Amino acid sequence: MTTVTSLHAREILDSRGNPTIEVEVLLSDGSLGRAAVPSGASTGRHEVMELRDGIGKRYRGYGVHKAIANVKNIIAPAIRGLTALDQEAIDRRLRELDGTEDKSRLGANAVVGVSMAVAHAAANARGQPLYRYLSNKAPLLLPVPMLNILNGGKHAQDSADFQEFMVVPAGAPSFGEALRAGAEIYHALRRLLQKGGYSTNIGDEGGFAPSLPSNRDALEVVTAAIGEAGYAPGKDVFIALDVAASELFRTTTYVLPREKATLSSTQLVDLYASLVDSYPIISIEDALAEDDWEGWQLLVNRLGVRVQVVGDDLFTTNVQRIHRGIEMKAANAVLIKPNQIGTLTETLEAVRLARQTGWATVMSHRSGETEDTTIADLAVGWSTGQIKTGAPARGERTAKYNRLLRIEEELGSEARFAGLSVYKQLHRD
Ligand code: 2PG
Ligand code: MG
Repeated sequence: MTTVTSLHAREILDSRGNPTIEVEVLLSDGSLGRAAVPSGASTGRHEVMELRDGIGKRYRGYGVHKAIANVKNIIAPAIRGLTALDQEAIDRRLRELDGTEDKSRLGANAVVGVSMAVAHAAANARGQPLYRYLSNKAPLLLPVPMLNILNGGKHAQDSADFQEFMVVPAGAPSFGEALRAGAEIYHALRRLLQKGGYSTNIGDEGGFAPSLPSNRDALEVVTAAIGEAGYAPGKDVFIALDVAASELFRTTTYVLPREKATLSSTQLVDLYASLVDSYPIISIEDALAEDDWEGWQLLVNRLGVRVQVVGDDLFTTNVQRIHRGIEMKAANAVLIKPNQIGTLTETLEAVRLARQTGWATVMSHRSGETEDTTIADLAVGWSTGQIKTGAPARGERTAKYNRLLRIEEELGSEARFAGLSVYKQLHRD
């Protein structure tokens, strides 16, 4: 009764005005599942391949008609008749069909769209919310939100070198209160920037994108905004950075245009150490480039006890790369993005491997998003402990946070908020 009857795919728009793929799965009992696929800007070199049409002038070559044709002509006939309740079997079939390492035959956007839509359909067939269906009866955890309130790097123009300055209200008593703190700080930051004569235009993830003189100035104003909103920096609310350092890496050095500096890995780690001494930084993502393994080791040696060291482009949600990172002690946390690897099963394997190792996990959106809220359910169902999904503003970002508010309400007294427990391994003096 829960076998796949038909698949449909269409082209829709993402938050940057680029086309992306949305997939619908219909089951034999009439249950429907729908999922839309996000898209990155600062994509890692080791990510699976997003298939774009690249021909003619249509959507500047970003169209997804080829990916849609693959869903209809190749994937649909191959998974029709399979039960949607066996996600692993569906995902195995998708991988076999594709047959490449980087999912370039079918397109990872086609594959992940089907994988997520099947999970939605199966949850509907079971009459369960997606997070419950995915949890496999394990305890559910509301994640600590990391709210990106100041956007730089590739997500903004003439803003900071570091890509993301996030506030982390881990000291809040609940997810809802953490989100409120994030929103209040966002507004405090707007006031402070206005007062300083800076632009309050926003970047791709909804955070402000002022032309501040340095990354340090950005940290200064974000810390001030936390205090201005009535929270204690370093107690109630912390700061997380995503440097997206692969974007700054040139052959052997890191070029930081705002700092007017060209740094070696060692010098960059020195810079982080001084920033961690001055500001309530609890987490740094992609502090070094995606293949600078030695640089990562250096950072973990130097700051790994005090700060969460998160690999995004470094790992690309890929268990082989995470294994290498574990062996080399190159991080202590993994960013989790389903579209970096292509199926929900592989995404869950990455979460499990990190957890077995005692590493933290952060569920993540992409800079190009849609109203799809699948990652909110994944964060709760898999108890990732943390989620980053942009500023507490712009519909495609708030869609995820609002979904988490609904889940929190639905869970009532069953709702547990991850809070500071996520960072218990860290020794912050
Ligand atoms: C990141 C992501 C999301 P993008 O680097 O973590 O914030 O950016 O989707 O552009 O890769
Ligand atoms: Mg990142």
